[in-house]
Amino acid sequence: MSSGPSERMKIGDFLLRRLKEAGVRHLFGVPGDYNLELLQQLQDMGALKWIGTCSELNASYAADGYARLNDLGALLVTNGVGALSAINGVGGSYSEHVPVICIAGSIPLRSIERGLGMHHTMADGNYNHFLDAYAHVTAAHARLTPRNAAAEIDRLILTAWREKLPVYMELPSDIAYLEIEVPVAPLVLAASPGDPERLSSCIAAIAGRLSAATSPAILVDADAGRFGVAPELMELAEKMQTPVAVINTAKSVIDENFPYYLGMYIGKASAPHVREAIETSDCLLAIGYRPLEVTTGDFSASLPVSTIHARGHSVDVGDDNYQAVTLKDVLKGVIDAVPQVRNRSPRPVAATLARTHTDYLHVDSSAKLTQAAYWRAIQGYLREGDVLFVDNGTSYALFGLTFPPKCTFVGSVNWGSIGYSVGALLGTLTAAPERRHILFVGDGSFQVTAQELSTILRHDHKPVIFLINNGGYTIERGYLGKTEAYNDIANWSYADLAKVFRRDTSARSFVVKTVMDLQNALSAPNDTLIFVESIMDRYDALAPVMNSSNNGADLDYGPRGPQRRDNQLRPTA
Ligand SMILES: Cc1ncc(C[n+]2csc(CCOP(=O)(O)OP(=O)(O)O)c2C)c(N)n1
Ligand SMILES: [Mg+2]
Repeated sequence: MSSGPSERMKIGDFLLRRLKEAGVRHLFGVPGDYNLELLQQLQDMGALKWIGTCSELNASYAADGYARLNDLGALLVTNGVGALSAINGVGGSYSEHVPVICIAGSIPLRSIERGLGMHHTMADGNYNHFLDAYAHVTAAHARLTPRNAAAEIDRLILTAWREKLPVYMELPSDIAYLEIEVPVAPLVLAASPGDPERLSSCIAAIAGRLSAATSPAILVDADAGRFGVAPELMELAEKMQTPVAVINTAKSVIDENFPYYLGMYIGKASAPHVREAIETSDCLLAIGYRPLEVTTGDFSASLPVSTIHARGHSVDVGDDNYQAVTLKDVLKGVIDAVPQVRNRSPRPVAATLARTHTDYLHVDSSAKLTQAAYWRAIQGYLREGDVLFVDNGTSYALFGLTFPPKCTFVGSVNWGSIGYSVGALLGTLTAAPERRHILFVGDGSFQVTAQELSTILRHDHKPVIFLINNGGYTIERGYLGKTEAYNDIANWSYADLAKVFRRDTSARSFVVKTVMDLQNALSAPNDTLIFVESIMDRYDALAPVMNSSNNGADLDYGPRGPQRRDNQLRPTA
């Protein structure tokens, strides 16, 4: 705890004050008897705005989405039932490196000390189950007490922000109104000071190798966005005339219109010029690279052995491992240390895949809508500054589109929990209501978290939601069960939901069956929520999506798996 001047404050008030000082302006969650006292403090203090959600799962997704645009997000749940409902989303934040503070109003200390059985527990006398569970999906966790609260609140908030990972705190319901001694000074979000010698050695090692290289390149994973170093990476690329590729988790972290932007690297599924630039580079600088089957074209990615691996707080260059450094400081130092390159022969750049928004007019506009025509039309709909969401499913086709400048991509490629995007959309809308937010979601994913559309409508948000109604889990049909009923789902009247969730809604809803219908929906003004339900064939999916499912099945089930029978949806030519 700080040694400066202190004052007396209620624990709950102090927690809320610290959240606000850390830039958290909204709290998502569901009330419960163990957290109502903190909610009352929130109400009385007015420092944060409460955004009640339909479920704690959705609150965890919303806090994640909020943190993507706001650097930090938070949710409030009740003991056990709320905490476990939220743990999938918090696990996703851990997997995706998103700083989220999960606060659980928990069993009173009185009951814990006296061993009194309470509801929302396992009724086995053990009060640590949920703390223990959260230990696996957070960077830090604690149960607050009057003795540790001042220190632990700061430690947990700072840890989330520094590590870009979630944290979990239990606030026993009988201590929020107790006064403790707390620092007067505001919480400052800053990296812990590093080791100056390690930093300068690390910069010299990287700069030396980059300067000597003839074909340097940069490969970017999601952490480049999380740690906010895209501007430095672009400055470095410009100074060294070096191409930059991203993996799918980092879609749009590097502006896709940046002259040195190369494209997406996904092993054998990459464009040849991207693959060549990355795999044959004599000095590849990789940022936060975390290979998974879904980010590497089923492990066909192959980085040069000499690749420099820079992460949020450490760097590997050859045999040397540098600790006590931060990514931003390292990159800033490298930019200063490398020479300005003016004459590197430009790499071949692929012909742009971007199509104009009138392209789709050349197809028969009264024909049944196909995925191919759909995504061509969507390409023309995107505009500068959009926040673009994708959930699991055939909507992964979004990865193949070129984003205009200043767009933000929000997805959960590593964790991949269906329904994430609907909850997260509430979060990003809350964080940046002035931007246009567009969601691409399948009917199956949407059904998991659909109720949160009501919260989006309740707060008058104006996103555009593109839902593909293809009668079920098409992406799964590419793994197994092309025609099986387990991949079918109920056929909701999706376009009517806005009315169900808000009687007086002004939302514009469309049911789209042809290119002409889609064209009509795309011309609607963005002055209210737009919901576009597109009816498409259950066996229609773009080839890259189907190839990925087919290969995934081989990986998942092995050579003797059931995918060998002819029951897999395959790409059409
Ligand atoms: C929480 C969770 N449960 C199950 C899955 C498995 N899963 C992955 S994609 C998918 C189907 C998605 O279907 P839909 O959203 O309709 O997309 P489509 O491919 O049909 O466009 C399922 C069930 C998952 N990823 N997450
Ligand atoms: Mg579907």
